[in-house]
Amino acid sequence: MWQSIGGFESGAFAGGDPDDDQEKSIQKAFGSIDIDGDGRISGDELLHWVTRGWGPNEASEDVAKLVTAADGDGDGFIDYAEFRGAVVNAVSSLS
Ligand SMILES: [Ca+2]
Ligand SMILES: [Ca+2]
Repeated sequence: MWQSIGGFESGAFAGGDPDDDQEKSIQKAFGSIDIDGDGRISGDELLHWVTRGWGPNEASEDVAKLVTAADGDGDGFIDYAEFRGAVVNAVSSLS
């Protein structure tokens, strides 16, 4: 689902890293999910965003899985580097 965050097309990062515009889109998406602005996304923040974007049918268990999958250092939060990595991986894997 990460690829839907910035509205990226599949293969958008086919050349490798995101370009400047794509980077800005990722930063913007991160800022819109990080409600309290502490620079990291908690499970609650992600759940809030998912519920708002896709409706309440998305189970919180699925959100917990997303957090676990993206949380590289295991602290229970998704920081920007982890978020960016998840988005880039998701978009790259679609191409
Ligand atoms: Ca936060
Ligand atoms: Ca983390």
